Amino acid sequence: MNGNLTFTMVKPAAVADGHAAAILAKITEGGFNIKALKMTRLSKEQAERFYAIHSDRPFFNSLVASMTAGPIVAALLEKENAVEAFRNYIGATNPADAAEGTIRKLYGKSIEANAVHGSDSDENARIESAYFFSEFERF
Ligand code: 3AN
Repeated sequence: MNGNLTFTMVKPAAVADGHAAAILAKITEGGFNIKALKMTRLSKEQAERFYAIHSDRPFFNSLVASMTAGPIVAALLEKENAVEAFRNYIGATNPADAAEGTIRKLYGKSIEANAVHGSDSDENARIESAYFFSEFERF
């Protein structure tokens, strides 16, 4: 059975461009309930840990640099079948391939600066949200 929670981050470039509030509004318009919300900034160590799965990829250093370039907005979201629903809602990893009307199509600038992160499994949603919202460690 799929869970009802997922984790998202508005990435630094989208925050710097002033899109954080519009993206949060779009998220709630999509029927996602914001359960927890935090504006913060990732250290290099935190970004490396968050994206550890990509550490062997050629874009890793650039990804870490872009994710630490400025503040992010982290949120825990609730909706039925949240992980899959949210990934559909944000669109493809590369904004150029994302469907019209998706968050990445609207606000993404490149495959790296693709506006938002969305967890790719219930397990990662749990791990990633516990990372930012300690009160949800055991949801
Ligand atoms: P998604 O965020 O859609 O799950 P992943 O998990 O494949 O995509 O990639 C994680 C993050 O790594 C992406 N959000 C994107 O910022 C970055 N990324 C993925 N592929 C590339 C690439 N080819 N070049 C630069 N950055 C990339």
